[in-house]
Amino acid sequence: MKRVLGLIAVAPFVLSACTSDGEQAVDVVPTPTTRCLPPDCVEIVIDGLDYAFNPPTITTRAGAARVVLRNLGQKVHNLKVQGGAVEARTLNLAPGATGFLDVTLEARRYDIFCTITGHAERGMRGVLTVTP
Ligand SMILES: [Cu+2]
Repeated sequence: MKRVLGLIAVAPFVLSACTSDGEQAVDVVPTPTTRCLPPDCVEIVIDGLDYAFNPPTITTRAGAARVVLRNLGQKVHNLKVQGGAVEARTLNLAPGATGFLDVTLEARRYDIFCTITGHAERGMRGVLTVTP
């Protein structure tokens, strides 16, 4: 006789990440549901350090872009792109985490910076220059 097993419901939820960083909670970063592939999309990889972006200045062309931020620091960081119609930022990334931001860039200059209090002032800022 076949034993009928009860289904064990395993909810695919993720526990909110606890943070040892007192100043800013981290976010759970979802996996991108779309791919960023050339020539339709340019991927821009930036490392976040305590307290700098590497590279701090980037030049790319107009169009769809995915900004990938790798947090290589010991603190929580994010990256905001601001300029023209664009004002968007990554989630707050735990140390070691990688986040992304999909944006449509026009030919102009954008400021990039970490929005966590004091980080831009300490050096987490840069410039994204977009050419036609
Ligand atoms: Cu930061």
